[in-house]
Amino acid sequence: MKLKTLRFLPLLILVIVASCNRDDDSDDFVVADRGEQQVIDNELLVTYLQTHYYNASTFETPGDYHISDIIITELPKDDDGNYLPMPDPDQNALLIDAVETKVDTFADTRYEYYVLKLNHGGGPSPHFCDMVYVNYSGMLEDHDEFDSTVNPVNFDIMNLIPGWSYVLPDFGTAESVATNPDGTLSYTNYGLGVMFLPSGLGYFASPNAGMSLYSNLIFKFELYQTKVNDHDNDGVPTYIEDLNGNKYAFDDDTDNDSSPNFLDTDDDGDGVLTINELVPNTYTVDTNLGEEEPVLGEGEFERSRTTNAGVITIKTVKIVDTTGNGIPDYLDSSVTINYNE
Ligand SMILES: [Ca+2]
Ligand SMILES: [Ca+2]
Ligand SMILES: [Ca+2]
Ligand SMILES: [Ca+2]
Repeated sequence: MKLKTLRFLPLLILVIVASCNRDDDSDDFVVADRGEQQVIDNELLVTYLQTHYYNASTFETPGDYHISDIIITELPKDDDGNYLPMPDPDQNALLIDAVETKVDTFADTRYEYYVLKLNHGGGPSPHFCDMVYVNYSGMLEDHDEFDSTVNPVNFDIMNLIPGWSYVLPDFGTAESVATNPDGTLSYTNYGLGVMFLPSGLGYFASPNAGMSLYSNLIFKFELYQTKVNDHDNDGVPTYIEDLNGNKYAFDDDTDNDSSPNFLDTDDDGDGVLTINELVPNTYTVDTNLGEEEPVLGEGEFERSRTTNAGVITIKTVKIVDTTGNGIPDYLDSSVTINYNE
């Protein structure tokens, strides 16, 4: 079912499927060992960061900058091809001195990747599996741009290369948005950065057209908005259905029916749909009376909202553990209470 949405996405990958297909289709193609490839990729990335700088002083003055303002340049070389010192060190910064080094495990491989954070962003951060509204520009280490946006686009992070799942949650969205006279939107204090990804967090053995196998990827991005995803619409947000908290939702399957929890509408397989094992609640907020919206507690999630003449109606569902055994009802096959009957 994911394939239908994937075909529209420029950043799409299906790492596992694509890798397997290659094994089937070709007698001589052997997918690289992820651990060995990561050693090679990391050396290339570190060399890149040691030999490139960016226009750091531009970002010292507070303001809402764009990806087009980020200028990454290779160090100058002498006639023998040896690198020379960085020009204008009061204005520029070597990338290796400016990036944060991050480590995460993906596909049983320990990956190092690098993030240049130019602005964190004043709004909420996405989870690894949420919708995001972004501008971005993707390039290879030789500075060839392979993909970019003219206007911001919506993505489900889960449909993108794995690196985005790790990097974007470390940034915030815009603090505020205003509508311009021409109808366009202006965002203030949004996330702005650059990610430097090894191929294993990129396309790995399934490169985009015109891209080499095992290409390291560099993405500049502006993060404007996010929206929590509930892929199976069972009331439990996908990030909560990542039970083991490894930022990968495909390996959580409580009832072992080969349907991971985030795509399973009866997570414990007890015949009662998950949505019916959550306790529904309705809040009515009359803004005409100055009433404030409720702050939802842990385990309570908004399902819908409508506004009518200043009155907001918010419907929520709440995860409950009736037996108090530490396993919420929707994951406990011995509990079959239907709260919607
Ligand atoms: Ca769900
Ligand atoms: Ca399941
Ligand atoms: Ca589910
Ligand atoms: Ca159930």
